[in-house]
Parts: sequence; C-alpha cells; structure tokens
Amino acid sequence: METREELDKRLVAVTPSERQIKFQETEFYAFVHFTVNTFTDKEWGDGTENPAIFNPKKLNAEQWVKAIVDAGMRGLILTCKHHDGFCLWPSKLTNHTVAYSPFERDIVREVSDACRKYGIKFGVYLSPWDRNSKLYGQGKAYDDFFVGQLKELLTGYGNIFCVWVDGACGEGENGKKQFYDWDRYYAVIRELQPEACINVCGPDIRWCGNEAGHTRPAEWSVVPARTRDTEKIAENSQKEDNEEFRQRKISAWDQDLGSRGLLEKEHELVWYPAEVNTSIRPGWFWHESENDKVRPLQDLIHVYENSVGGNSTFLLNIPPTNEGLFHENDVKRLHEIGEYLRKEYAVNLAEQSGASIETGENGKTVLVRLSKVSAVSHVVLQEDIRFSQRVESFHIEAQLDGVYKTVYSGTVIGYKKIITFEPAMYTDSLRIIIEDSRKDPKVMFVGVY
Ligand code: FUL
Repeated sequence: METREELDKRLVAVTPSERQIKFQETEFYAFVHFTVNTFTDKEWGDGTENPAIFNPKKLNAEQWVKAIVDAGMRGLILTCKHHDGFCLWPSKLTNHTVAYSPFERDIVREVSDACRKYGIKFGVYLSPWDRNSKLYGQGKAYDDFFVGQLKELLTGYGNIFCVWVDGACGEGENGKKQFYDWDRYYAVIRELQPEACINVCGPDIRWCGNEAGHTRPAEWSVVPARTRDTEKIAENSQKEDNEEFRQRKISAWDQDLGSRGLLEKEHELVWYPAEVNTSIRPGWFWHESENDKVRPLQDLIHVYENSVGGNSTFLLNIPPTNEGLFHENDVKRLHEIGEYLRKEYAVNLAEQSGASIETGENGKTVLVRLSKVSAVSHVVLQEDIRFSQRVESFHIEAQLDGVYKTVYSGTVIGYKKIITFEPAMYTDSLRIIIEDSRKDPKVMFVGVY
C-alpha cells in the first residue's frame, strides 16, 4: 500500500507541458462554425451540397476578429472542414472547396491573417468524419487524404495554437466505417506545429463532457491516462439533435476524474486539463431563426466565471451569417462580455497602495489586507501549475464588523479559481486557508475585485 506521502509525491510529479501552459493562459477564445450548412440551415451537412450555394458576399474576417478581441478573447478556432467535407481553403486534394464556389477566396488565409493583425492566436478544426470524400471508409487511403489536408493547413497559415479534432462519426453510413489512425495524425501535427495543442480526440486538452457550458465543481487536470481515450471510444455516440445530445451528455458525465481517492487506484496518470465549449446561440451554425436567441449576458458570464474560473478554458462559438459577417446581436453580446470583464476585473484591491499579501506556514495560509473597507465581489486565486495542481480544499474568511467569518468553502484551485460574492461583501481583510493539499501548496496569485 502506498502511503499518503508517496501518493502525493506521485501526483505532483504530473505537470503540464509548455504547450499546455500556453494554452491554459489563452483562457477564453472563439470557435467559428462556418460551412455550407450556413446556407442550408442545417447543423450537419451530408456532403452532397453543391459548392455553388456557398457565397458569403460580405465576408469580412476582420469584423469577426475585432468583435472577438472586444469580448476579451485571445484566440480563434475555425471549422476549416466540418463533417460535410467542404473546405474553407483551396485544398488541392478535393474539388469540394471554396475554390469551386462562386466565392473563390481562401477563407482560412483571410481569417488567419486577421488574427495575426489583431494579435490573437489562430487554430484549426478539421473534422475527421468527411461525408463527401469518396475515400472515407477506405482505411489508409482516407488517412493519407486526411493527413494531406492537415499538412496543407499546418504549413500554409503560420503558427497554429490548436488542432481541434472531434470524435463525431457516422457509423456504417452507406456501409462506410473509417478507423482513424490517430497516432499518425498526432505525429504529423507534432512535427509541423510542435506548439499546437491537440484537443478533444487528442492528448493535450480534454472535452469537459457536455456542450451546454456546464462545469464541474472540482475540475482536476491530473487524471487517469485512460481518460484520453474517452472521446475516441465515444466517437459514435453523437446525435445531430444538439439539444437532446446536450441533455443526455450532462447526465452521463463523470463528476470525479481526479480526486486522491480515485487516483490512488490508477497507475498511469496524465496532465489533461478541461475545455468547456458551447455556442452563443442554440446551434453551432447560423440559422436566421436563432438571431433573437443569442444567450443572455448573465448566462455567458456564468459560464466564463465557472470555466476560466474553474480550472478550465472557455471556447465560445459565434457563427457568421450567410453574408459572412457576425450578426449584430452577437457582436453586441460580445461587446457586453468584454465590457463586463474589463470593468469587474479592472482593479486588484490586493495590489493597491497600502494593501499587503502575506503567505504563511509553507503556503498554507494567505493573509490579504486591503487599504480600506471595500466592496468585494470576486476573489481570484491561481496555483503555479508548473508544480502540478495541489490544492484539494480551502476556505476564505473575511473580516466583517471586526470578526473573521467563513465566507466561502471550496475544493480545487488549479490554474485559476474565480469566487463570486453576490451581493458584494464589505471587508478590509481576508484569510485564505488551504485545508488540504498534495504536498505544499503553490498559490501564486491572489486577486480581490
Ligand atoms: C461536434 C460536432 O458534431 C458539432 O457539429 C460541432 O462541431 C461540435 C463542436 O462538435 O462533435
């Protein structure tokens, strides 16, 4: 039997790669779903769409990117090819591309250039499931085709921060079943873009388990190595009906992926942090009927504070219209998100003149004195994840009317924990007490707003 000390030593030895740290620091970034579906009012195309229907006459990638930057996001992942197989770049490997549409322009080029111009990262979504390709289901012939497309995207458009591959796959569709050569795909991505994280059906960033924006109360980044296979195994489980799919997934997700109790039985562990992905509207693609269904600001802020502030990253989808622009209702909401974040997190009261932060007892307590009694609506804590994720439970005490009272009790911190007090509390002094951790805690940031 492993002692508690041996177990903790084994757990804290699991740490992120440089690329995973950079990814985590991206925090909040955009998904852009755009393809022939935008013109057919569908969520999943079947691959028979005629490229002639694709003509987003007013497309302006800078309009998208400016709205994304305005929301406080730091990256953009574009569906370069969704399940219908239509390519937003002039792939030389198929005729099912923008080059054969009336639009003709290379959208991947325009979007990646706009990202660079406005200082955000660019990533690609490339669906392994391709309902157009005649090669799909033919084993190595399709793998060669998919790898060829990967190579076009990873060599022609500058630095890529993420390759997003999902597991959706029509089992037995028209008798076609493709077993993806994942290891080969990963090797090509590592060779051509060593800094890119491979998400969902990949080894770097895992799917949080639902598409509705729900988060776990205790999200762990050190998890059993077999967690990496979940999406690949579940690759046939998805349904086109998003709403039903979301509901079903929520009730099916596993709440505990990384507690000490769970990990002590696991031999192989990995650093595999969660990403929360959801859409600003009910669908992933634009539908005119959803123009007035843009999710309320409060709802999106809630997802932000529980994902970025819950040791995850937040990938928010905004679908361009058939004109090739973000709809004004989405642009307005993105602006409101950015405005909220800029205002709420503008001044860290713990860093104002006269304030002080003292760490005691091997990092187990942190005392924050503010310069005066202030309204506090958020406390932000960060662990230095280069030393793994250590904190298992903690509480916060605030001095209210001269006495310290417990105002929050929680479990994990990880890369970032945001605690919201609503209504705001009035205090001039806070104590953060780490009750349980894997070896000494490494809290590296305390923010009071
Ligand atoms: C899923 C896809 O089937 C959806 O259409 C969407 O792209 C979502 C992000 O991933 O697997």
